[in-house]
Amino acid sequence: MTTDLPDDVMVPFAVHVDFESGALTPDPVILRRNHADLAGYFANESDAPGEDEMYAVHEIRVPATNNNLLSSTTVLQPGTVGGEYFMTKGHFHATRDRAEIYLTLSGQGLLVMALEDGTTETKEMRPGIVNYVPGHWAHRSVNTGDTPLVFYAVYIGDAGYDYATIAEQGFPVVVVEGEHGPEVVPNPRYTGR
Ligand code: M6P
Ligand code: ZN
Repeated sequence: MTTDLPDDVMVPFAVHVDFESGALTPDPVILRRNHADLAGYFANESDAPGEDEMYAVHEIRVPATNNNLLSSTTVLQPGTVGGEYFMTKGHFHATRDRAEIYLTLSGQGLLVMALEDGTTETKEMRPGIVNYVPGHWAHRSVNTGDTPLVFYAVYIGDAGYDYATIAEQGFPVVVVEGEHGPEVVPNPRYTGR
């Protein structure tokens, strides 16, 4: 049997993931987001401590093409800004129909998802839970616990990031500290739909 291999066929590799710290070995590319990087994302930022790290994304780099799977661990610190729990920026995929899978490794949180028509879904994140994010759903993770929320995400290589829509419109709901724990409430600043 003859096979026509493409010129760019990749060599298999393995990476070790530390479930507690999210650290990848070897050789991760780490993207750090501090509080200042999230300026404008929280309703009340007066108590936001500038240069402190809010989360880090450790990426396993492969070509960002539709025949590859990109993946990363995210380590989201615990805390609140003006009553809202620390969270990721959140994004739609630039190629809207691209799906993503999250596997939570440690900590606890909520995965908030939204369609462009304002429909929302919120799912629990805790160790062992796999969350499936279908195409067209913006996604943001929120740390509602008091330890780092660590999860592994896998997505189609050409998904790309649309941060601008969320940066401009916000999510339809926000997660705030309530008397009896986290509450998912309508976002008064949401301008989408
Ligand atoms: C997950 C994935 C990544 C994303 C990261 C942080 O690991 O969805 O693609 O970069 O979370 O989220 P954001 O990019 O929205 O800040
Ligand atoms: Zn994504």
